[in-house]
Amino acid sequence: MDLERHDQLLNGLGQYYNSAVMSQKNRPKKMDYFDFVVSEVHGLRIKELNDLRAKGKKVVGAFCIYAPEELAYAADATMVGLCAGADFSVPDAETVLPRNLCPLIKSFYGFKLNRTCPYFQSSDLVVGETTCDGKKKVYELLADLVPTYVLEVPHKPDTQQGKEFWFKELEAFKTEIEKLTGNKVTAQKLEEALELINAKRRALKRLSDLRSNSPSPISGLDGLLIDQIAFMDDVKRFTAKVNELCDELDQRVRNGEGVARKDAPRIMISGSPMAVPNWKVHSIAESLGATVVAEESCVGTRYFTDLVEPKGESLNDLLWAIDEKYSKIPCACFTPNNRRIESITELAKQFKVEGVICYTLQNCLDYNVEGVKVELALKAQNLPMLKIETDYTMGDSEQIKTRIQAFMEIIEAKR
Ligand code: BJ8
Repeated sequence: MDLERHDQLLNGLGQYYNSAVMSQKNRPKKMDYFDFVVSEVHGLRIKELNDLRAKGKKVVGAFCIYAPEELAYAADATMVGLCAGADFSVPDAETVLPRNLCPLIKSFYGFKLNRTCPYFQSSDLVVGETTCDGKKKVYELLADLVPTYVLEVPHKPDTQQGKEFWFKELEAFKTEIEKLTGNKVTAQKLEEALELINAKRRALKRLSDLRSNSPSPISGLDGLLIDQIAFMDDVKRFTAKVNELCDELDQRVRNGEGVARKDAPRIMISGSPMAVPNWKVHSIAESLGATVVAEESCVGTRYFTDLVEPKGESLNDLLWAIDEKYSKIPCACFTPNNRRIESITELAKQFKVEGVICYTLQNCLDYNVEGVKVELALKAQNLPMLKIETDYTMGDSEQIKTRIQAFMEIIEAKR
């Protein structure tokens, strides 16, 4: 670790957290736990991971929800999301990578280069995937800095051929993770791991469903924060804490208590994933008086909507159930990706959404181009859409603010 630069990173992160997250009014009491996790995200949590490693367990880092965490846990490893959401490391990455690349990719590569992400430094293996071209090529460079295993993801995952291909990839990953940990993935271990992760996904879905109430009992920014922490925290503890928070939110819903005014415009954000500390658009929209009620994103509904549901008990049955679940993830890297368009319109209904922000990280062609189809589908539902293409810097905050303000006026005029 480069401790001096890491201190600079933490200083900036702390200030941003205070101004964007802690300054929110009327937050649920049970958010205390998640604030604590963030305050210790580079402290106690890293100690926990390194204590596990001292006992011989392995830590696997990943960037994509296609990395099958169930298999890692079945081999007694822990999977964590790696730092990929801050501008802090982008200038370092740009000393090697082209500037016109997605900020998420530059961010993670820069974090490994400048040695300021303790999750990277504590990972025994990094799992990449052949989703978009940018990631795919940068994993080749990353492999020179850290042991990296790349999963080949079928780009037509919904087809029988795609599913069979993915099954072989899952088997190959199982072998890799067994080699790394020295532990065999048995049917029993895998079943336990499926239940562990299913419970986490159920808790996140419960939290998400609560946000469909009007008024929403929790801010979109806090909802996003919890979805982000889902990739970092200890799974069992995190699941219990999300359920405790949901109990409090249930009570809020019964009392008709919300975080914003009752008639706040209800917005859904759909598109590229937002990794910690990417809170920009939520924070701006909600500071203007809107409520973000859902994230159609991999840090959001795409992660927890479907569970792994085995049809039998053999190892093969369980692997096929993982295959089925992951094949339903509607990433814009795939073609055709109608499942995502259907999901956006369904979510818009479920969450009583009045407008959708189509969110694209700069230079992400997949989400940018797919935005055309998203817009057509929303138009057919008479739902306004605002397209925001941005990076991790704050330079465009004022411009985004003005555009969201105007978007909210459109929503209000349409009522
Ligand atoms: S399953 S969305 S987490 S790949 S890195 S595609 S923003 S140009 S992250 Fe993703 Fe897995 Fe798909 Fe989800 Fe665009 Fe950037 Fe590529 Fe990105």
